[in-house]
Amino acid sequence: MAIKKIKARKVVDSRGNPTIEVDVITDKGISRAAAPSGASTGEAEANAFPESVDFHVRNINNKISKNLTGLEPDLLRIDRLFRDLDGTDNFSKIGGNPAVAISMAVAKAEALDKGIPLWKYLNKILNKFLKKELSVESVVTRPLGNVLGGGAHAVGGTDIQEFLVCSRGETVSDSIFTNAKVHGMVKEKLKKKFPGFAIGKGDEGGWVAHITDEEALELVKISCDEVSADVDFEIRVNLDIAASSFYNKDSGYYEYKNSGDKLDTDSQIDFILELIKNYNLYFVEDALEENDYEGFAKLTGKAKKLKDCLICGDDLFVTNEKRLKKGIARGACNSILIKPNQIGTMSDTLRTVALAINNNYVPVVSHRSGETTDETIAHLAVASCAPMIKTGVVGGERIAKLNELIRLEESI
Ligand code: 2PG
Ligand code: MG
Repeated sequence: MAIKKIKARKVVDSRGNPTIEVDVITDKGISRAAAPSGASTGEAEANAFPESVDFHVRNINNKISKNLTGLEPDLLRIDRLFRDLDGTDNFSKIGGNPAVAISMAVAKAEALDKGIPLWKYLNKILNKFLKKELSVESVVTRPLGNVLGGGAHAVGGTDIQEFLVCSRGETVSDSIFTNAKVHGMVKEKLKKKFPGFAIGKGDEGGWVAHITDEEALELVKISCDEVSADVDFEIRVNLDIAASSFYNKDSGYYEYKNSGDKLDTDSQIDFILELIKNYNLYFVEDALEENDYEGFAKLTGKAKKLKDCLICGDDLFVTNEKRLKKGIARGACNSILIKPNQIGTMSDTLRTVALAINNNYVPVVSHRSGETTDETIAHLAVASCAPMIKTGVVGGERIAKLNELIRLEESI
């Protein structure tokens, strides 16, 4: 079953920005995918749109489509062809976002051709790269949702980008609704703390208020504890520090605007360890700036002695095998955030997931702050048996993934 046509179009994302959607058309039907965009992007990520979105739409419709028409929708082959066509390390010609939209749509087309669900297809490809077979018997993924924040996702909020909750309910559905309860509880607490003041929402639907990071943590922890009283499972607090966004490269200090604190690397590590201890954190992402492998190794070593906390690299690894290998060699982190558009193809994403699993690094699949209603990452999380998927709590583009997880749990 050959590809008959590839059709790209410009669509709108959750921030109102243009992004790209691609249809892969075969005799079996239309397979569609759209690319998300980050705001706090890592320096080493694929170049999302080297030119305007309009340029890339024309490029796919007039050129790339011709290269792919007539081929079988074979993900590994097409992704390789793409890399060759682009010829750069970071997709600075074709663009990481056009590439990932095509790659995700090709994966869907191949799954459709084989008559299997996308998660099953992705799991098959993943198993080609894994040392030990990973079989999906149930949905083990639980939602990791942003309830409060700031950083690059909101004006006037906290310095730490995301305060996230993860409910580990018996089912995906329980966990999703419990995260939503905590989100609602955080709003009530903010209303009481700032009577008469407006409270906003950031790009991912987390609340935004002018409070310090520690006040925010306190508030989220209390909200989790109160909601916990009604459920018989754990609700843990988690953070995406996105430390590169307030690290001053010239001075070498982490500069917190709201508290006025300026911390050198060792003090930043101690601060994070304190937070892990005091708030029983389960997951801390990008605690240090994006090239500080040594600092991450130090933090990971110290955190191991303290708690069962995942020290996760997002901007540090950018879903890139080479960067993850470097991290593994140095003992930096024990978890990796997985975002397909950081690397540009689904097969490279799966290679990185496999490298992580083969080395006991925990993969956590993630949305971007600028999203569409594309649901591919829900399938990726299930296929990888990722314990968590970071994809918000509310908002149409976030619930597109959450509701897909509910459907997947029902069908598996
Ligand atoms: C992050 C992401 C998603 P962005 O930093 O992890 O939460 O944000 O998409 O802006 O990079
Ligand atoms: Mg991040």
